Amino acid sequence: MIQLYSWPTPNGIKISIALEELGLPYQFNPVNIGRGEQFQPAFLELSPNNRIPAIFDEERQISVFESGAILVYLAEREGRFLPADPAGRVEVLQWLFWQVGGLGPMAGQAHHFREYAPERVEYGIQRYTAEVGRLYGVLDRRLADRPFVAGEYSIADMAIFPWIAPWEKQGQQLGDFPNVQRWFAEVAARPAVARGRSVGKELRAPHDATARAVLFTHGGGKPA
Ligand SMILES: N[C@@H](CCC(=O)N[C@@H](CS)C(=O)NCC(=O)O)C(=O)O
Repeated sequence: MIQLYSWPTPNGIKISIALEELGLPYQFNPVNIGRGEQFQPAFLELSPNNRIPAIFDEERQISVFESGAILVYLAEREGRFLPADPAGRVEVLQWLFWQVGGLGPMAGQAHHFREYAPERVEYGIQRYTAEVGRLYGVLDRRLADRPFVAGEYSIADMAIFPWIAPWEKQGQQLGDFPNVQRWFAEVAARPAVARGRSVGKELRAPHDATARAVLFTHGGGKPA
């Protein structure tokens, strides 16, 4: 059994999608990041960066944090969604890293400045919205002549998909990126993706004052 420590956010959903795609038995353990549960010592043992997602593989007694590392671990464990040949493997990994190091952080900042910043900061809104638009353009060009980002459906698609799903909150229109729109519909239609997206969805709630204090201030994660 894989123990999944997560919350229904884009980074968390990547992993429930992958577990569903791989058909691995898993148990969802919610870590309420709006209530500071990511700072509990037992969770920090698994995820020293106090971020979800993390997993514990009971069979192998291995824990993994960082969503990209988890996706690679699971794909290699099962021998699926990450080709073994060097050319195919690096094709997937470069797009996975592109998501983890680029699209995720930039889209997160766009969402933050557009929705959560306590005052309207025009510079932040412009900068991150434009950068996310640039990244959507990169993805759109990539998908112009192949069905999925690395050719075949892979963990790179699983990583990117949940970060495109909230496009409106990032100030984007999918209609401006027709190849992304076509790919998004295709990935969304996969039954395992639908199941993975729904994990913990009943827990999703707008950030209240406590959640904002935990997530957006520098108080060491302690609720105000
Ligand atoms: N690079 C990390 C980012 C993980 C991350 O930012 N997770 C967010 C939720 S999407 C989180 O746990 N936030 C809690 C906090 O900011 O304290 C990964 O890809 O796993």
